[in-house]
Amino acid sequence: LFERAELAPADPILGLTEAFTVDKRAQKVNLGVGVYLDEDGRLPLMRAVQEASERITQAARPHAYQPIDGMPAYRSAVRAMVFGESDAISDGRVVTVQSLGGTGALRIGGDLLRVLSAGPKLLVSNPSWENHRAIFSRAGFEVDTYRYYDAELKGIDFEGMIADLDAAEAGTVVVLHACCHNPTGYDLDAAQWDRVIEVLISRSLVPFLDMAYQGFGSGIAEDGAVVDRFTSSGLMFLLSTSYSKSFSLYGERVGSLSVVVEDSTVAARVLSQLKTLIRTDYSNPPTEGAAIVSTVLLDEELRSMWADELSHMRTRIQTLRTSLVAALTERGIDDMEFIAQQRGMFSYSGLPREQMVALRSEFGIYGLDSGRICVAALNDRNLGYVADAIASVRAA
Ligand code: PLP
Ligand code: TYF
Repeated sequence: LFERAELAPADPILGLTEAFTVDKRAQKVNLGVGVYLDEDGRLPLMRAVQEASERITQAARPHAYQPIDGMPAYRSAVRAMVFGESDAISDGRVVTVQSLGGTGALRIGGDLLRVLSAGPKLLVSNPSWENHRAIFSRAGFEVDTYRYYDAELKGIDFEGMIADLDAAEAGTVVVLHACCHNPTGYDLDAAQWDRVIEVLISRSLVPFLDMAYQGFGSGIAEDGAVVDRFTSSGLMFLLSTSYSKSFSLYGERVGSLSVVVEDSTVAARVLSQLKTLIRTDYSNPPTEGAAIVSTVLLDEELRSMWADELSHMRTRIQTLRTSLVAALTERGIDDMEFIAQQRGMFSYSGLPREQMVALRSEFGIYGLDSGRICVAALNDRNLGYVADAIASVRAA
């Protein structure tokens, strides 16, 4: 039986971290995986998170099962953060469940859509986070792409995107990055979102917003504004969130799935379907991450501490972007200023595959073959080395 198993390919991003870990060079830099590292190159333990953990430990609660749809305080706190004061909430039209990170939310959302016979066609941006295609294919969708990145322009092929959405069959599911597009770092502006929403409505498409980086673009409320645009347009849609990055809680697997539906009776039925999916998958979600996030969000002092820390992370990434551009300019490279315009953790560097491979083999600098680098892993000590290496592979 098991000898039939073929060797499956490794995850291209997580596989790179494995290669990085065994690399013996002292100067090595991991710009592969999307993880925010602090000034010392370490994964931060946010103060607000630590304080919340201590309070939770002190309360010494027993380890009960959670409700299938997750911790009630967590569900309402994250929903309030994402949807604000929207009428959709007071009308009872938003169903929110706790999920196993952003990934789990995408998968449960995909499963729900298939149960409701949505699709089978689903579009992701070209390019997108690698796992989008894998998750939705596994859930039974036929995954295709809409145009997004224009390599010549070093920006968004917006007319191409609109044309592709406009040509999609009614009922097609469209996955959209709410902010900090992974991998390119290019986001739609407000007017472009409005046009996308118009096309989604006129073509009867089903939007699935993926918001894994709320707070890393322009701010918590500013990044969340795109969700407002969707709710006030009257669209029905799905929204996944992740607190892996914004709370630096990667291993706790904490996220949410929200579904905005027609009315509160539909909401009750949709929730019952989600609970069926969850019950037959992992039964109910883990406690720790949700307890931490809700403790922070519901306590005024911890919440403002967290917002300050997140804001520091965001502005620091922006500074790293300008510092990298300056360091490259000093080394005679004057065509990479776009790095300072991109947002979020990632930059599509525009470096071709051979140069990304050379960065890895000659310098121990691990980025993705696509040219994506994680700017959030740079710091004062490695930035000059990375700039030297980029200058060297470009000159070769
Ligand atoms: N969506 C996007 C666009 C991401 O970059 C990530 C990254 O991890 C996720 C979803 C998944 O989030 P999580 O790690 O919480 O599963
Ligand atoms: O794109 C990234 O690097 C992050 C982290 O299977 C990640 O989103 C990468 C691959 C993966 C899960 C998370």
